[in-house]
Amino acid sequence: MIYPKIALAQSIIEICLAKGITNIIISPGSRNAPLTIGFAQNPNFKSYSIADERCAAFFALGIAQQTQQPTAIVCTSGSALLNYYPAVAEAFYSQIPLIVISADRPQSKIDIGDGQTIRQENVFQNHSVFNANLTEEASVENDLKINKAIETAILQKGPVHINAPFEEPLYETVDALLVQSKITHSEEIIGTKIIDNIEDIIPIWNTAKSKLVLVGVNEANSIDEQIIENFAHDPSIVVLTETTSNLHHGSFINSIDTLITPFDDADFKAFQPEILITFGGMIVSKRIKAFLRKFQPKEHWHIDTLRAYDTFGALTQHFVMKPNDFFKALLSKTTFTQSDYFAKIDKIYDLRKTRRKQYVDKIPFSDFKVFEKVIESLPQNSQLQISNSSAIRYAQLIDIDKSIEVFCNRGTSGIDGSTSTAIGAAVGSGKQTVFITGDIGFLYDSNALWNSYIPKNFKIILINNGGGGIFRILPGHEEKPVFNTYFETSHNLSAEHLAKMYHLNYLTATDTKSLEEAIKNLYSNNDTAGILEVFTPTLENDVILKQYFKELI
Ligand SMILES: Cc1ncc(C[n+]2csc(CCOP(=O)(O)OP(=O)(O)O)c2C)c(N)n1
Repeated sequence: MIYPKIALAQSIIEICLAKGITNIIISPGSRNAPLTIGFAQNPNFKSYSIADERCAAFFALGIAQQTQQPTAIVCTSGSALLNYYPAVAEAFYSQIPLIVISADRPQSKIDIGDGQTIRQENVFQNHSVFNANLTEEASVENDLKINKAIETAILQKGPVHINAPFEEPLYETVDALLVQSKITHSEEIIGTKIIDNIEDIIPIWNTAKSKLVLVGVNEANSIDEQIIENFAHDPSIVVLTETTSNLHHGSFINSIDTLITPFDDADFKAFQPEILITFGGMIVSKRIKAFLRKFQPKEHWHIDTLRAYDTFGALTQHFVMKPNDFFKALLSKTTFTQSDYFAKIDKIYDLRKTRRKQYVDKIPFSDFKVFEKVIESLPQNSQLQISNSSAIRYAQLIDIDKSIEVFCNRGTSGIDGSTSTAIGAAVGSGKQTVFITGDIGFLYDSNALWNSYIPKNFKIILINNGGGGIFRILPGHEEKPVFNTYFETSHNLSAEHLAKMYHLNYLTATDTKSLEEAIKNLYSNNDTAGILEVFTPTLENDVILKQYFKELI
């Protein structure tokens, strides 16, 4: 076996191995040579080489999102490290274990005029769950910090930063370890399985006639079928699911905006819940946030092993446990309450679904139509990755087959790494992955395609509406040059040459017929990854979407 001669690098590698980290994404550089040499030539690791650190970090995020295992990214000193920041912030807010390992110069060489040298220690302080600032010599103190960093990433589900100063020579190797690294094990502290104050909440639950369950970003199959059935049959419960909640039942409201956009204040007042229960991560629907901030519930309980955001200014309790454990405990001790809360909403939602079908059937070729066609033709059991921002919002309007798991970088809602994340997720899950993206997000992260790991069955559906379509949808849109230049950033670019450069299959569609044909071709060829670029009418998309909400009544 080949090891780097620098003992500190040996310690980092050995502790990563002991902690079960297997995926290492390395970006090129000299200062990190001891780590690169050690990781890349050790068969216990799967190392990936990705030059652009921003893409490398999002690729790692995608792997970690799928495997739920910490994934390491390794880079050289200087601005290389700062390019990890967007993915670090996304990992922080999406609760994904990401291990940043940066090579640095010794502290005495910082700010004295050396090249590729910046202040690296604690550079992610505001968006990380632990920062290990190592010293140059291998030591027990350093080992403890490395252990702590990796354990914290796992337990707190977030990004950590290990900063390792190395002095030249950097490339020397040895064939035996020079150090015996210290490995520590801390007790896993996931929330308890008991609700401490269950006797207090049972009467509140049993008497509340309106209970709203709202589910954000959530792992598929994390809630028992029995609990789902219980929700579905309790007349006092309405369940609102977002597309990223991966939670399905025929009686759940799976398109929140379709239900509530036509509501007036009297409807909202009638819909105001006594108890709001939330679990999962970020909520996409702006309208549900606005509603619950204005018509606050008496009780808002959030269930999560780690965090509880007071999203609606009404949080009354944080149950520090897994949602499944919470509901198992609660529902076994509570009864159904007489109520017409569900029945009333269900009736309205039935009407909305009829109206939606009528509307979608009659609309011309547009972003909305494309989403309908693309989503209905997704392969069963595939994974769907979606970019920000109108893409995920359109997806929220359309039924998605329950065998398909859906993901979107909603931690920071950035457009800066969706493609890289999707590719990492395809690699991490091994599943057929389809990525739906807008043009600006796609162009932004086009370096995502610059690696040799894109699975052959990876499909990109690029909806090219000539710019940031979301800005036409948001209030404030006025058709002026300032809008086109500074908000929409309109363009006439296409992915054709990028596809050629990266040897990807390239298809286009410009109307419903060519779209249907292209979708068939896209999935029938699994010899090379492919891009289907769909050109939609820039000036009509937002009009068609806005009209949808008017015709739901
Ligand atoms: C890194 C970053 N910069 C800017 C934004 C603001 N932003 C949100 S959506 C968007 C435009 C997205 O356009 P496109 O990818 O074409 O998708 P569409 O809205 O047309 O679906 C921008 C610039 C952001 N979310 N992230």
